[in-house]
Amino acid sequence: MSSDDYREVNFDGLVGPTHNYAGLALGNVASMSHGGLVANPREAALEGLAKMKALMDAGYLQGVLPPQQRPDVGALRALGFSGSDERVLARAAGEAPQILRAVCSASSMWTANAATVTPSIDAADGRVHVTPANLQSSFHRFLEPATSGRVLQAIFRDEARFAHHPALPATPAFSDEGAANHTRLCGEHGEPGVHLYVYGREAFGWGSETLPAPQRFPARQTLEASQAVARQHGLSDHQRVFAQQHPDAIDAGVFHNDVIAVGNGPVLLYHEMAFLDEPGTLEALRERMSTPLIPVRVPVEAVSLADAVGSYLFNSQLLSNPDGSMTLVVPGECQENEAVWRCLQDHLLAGHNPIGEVVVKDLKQSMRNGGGPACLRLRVVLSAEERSALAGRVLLDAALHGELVAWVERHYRDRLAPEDLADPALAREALVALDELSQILRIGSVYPFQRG
Ligand code: SUG
Repeated sequence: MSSDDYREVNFDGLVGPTHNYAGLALGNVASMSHGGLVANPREAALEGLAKMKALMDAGYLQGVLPPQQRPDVGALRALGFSGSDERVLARAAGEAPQILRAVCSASSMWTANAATVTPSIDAADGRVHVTPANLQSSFHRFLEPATSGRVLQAIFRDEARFAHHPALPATPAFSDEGAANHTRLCGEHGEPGVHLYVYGREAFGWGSETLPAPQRFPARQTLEASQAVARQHGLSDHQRVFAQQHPDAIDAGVFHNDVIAVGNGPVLLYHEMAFLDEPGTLEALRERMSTPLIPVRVPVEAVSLADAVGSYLFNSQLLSNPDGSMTLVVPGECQENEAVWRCLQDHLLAGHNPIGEVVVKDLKQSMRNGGGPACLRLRVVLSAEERSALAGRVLLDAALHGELVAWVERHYRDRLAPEDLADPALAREALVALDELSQILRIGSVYPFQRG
């Protein structure tokens, strides 16, 4: 098969009907500062769909992943709340409002955290390998992997082509946040790649006083988790690089590597403070890559860590065009930050690198929870055969986009404050919407309420 058959498909998470601002994510400065605001779930879902449509119209392959069942009443029951669903919700609202907020989070929209995926071209057995992230660092996200795994298995169903691994043990030593800390570097997408795994801490390294660690915010990804995923996927030493994230960046609000770096093909766009050992990381990549690495480094003098975090410049999508150029899809906040906008024009667009275009997308609803363009998508490089083996109706076309917009407009509220989460009508509305969605997407019974 020629390498032209391989294309990257971006699977964006559709924002769920309970999207809200609950201030749940320690170390994610947007989430921490917007907790309590009134959200607009309808606008959030439509912003996401508008991004998907724009990229589809521009010729990129676009997929969609469904939101999860929220409120997660099953999680409340496991915590001892009992009785009818209404009673469970009412008791949680009265006794543990913060837990109710967590089980209502629409955080599965950030599909960069759904899984880590290795394309078949890099796997010894010629299959695409998938590991759902355990997301054990926060309760609201720990609720995602079971359904994420079922959804991914429903879509990537053909066992001859797709291999699914269990999420890693959900314990701090194997804390895994998925593709947000994983970057594949290669020539064309269909050429063999080198996998860069970025971790924030070493779980079994305590005792050693020399290990630098963040002081203020938690490091979410461990080296041991990254190593286990690479092992599950059968990658050999010459296909993988493990690099420690700079602890100062974590303390400044860089809770995932995709908040400070993005790679595509041979290009690695990164901030000077992304890696603890910058020269060592580049060197390890160069040693393994069969094509020259193109590092695009943004120094601290051009963009401060605070501006990088505030604008989400690096949480952009870097997309390959047929003429060899690349397009950078950035959030609107980049346009509002003078230093960042100048960097985009003078340093990135005018620089000696393949980035030839910057596209700005308004994703305010997701951004207020710390989710930019790159968080909202899971990248999956697939051959033409693998694409045609996908089950369900998940590759976006104009008809599916139109149906999804109409579905959002039919079912979503345009206002959701934290106190609305206890409304039993919201839970009923969400179930009706998701039942209909699973029919639109033809993905079968992936939700707990459909499985009895
Ligand atoms: O895990 N925010 C998410 C944002 C995830 C962004 N993903 C990537 N960088 N790939 C998180 O911190 C906030 C939810 C709230 O506060 O309501 C939240 O979970």
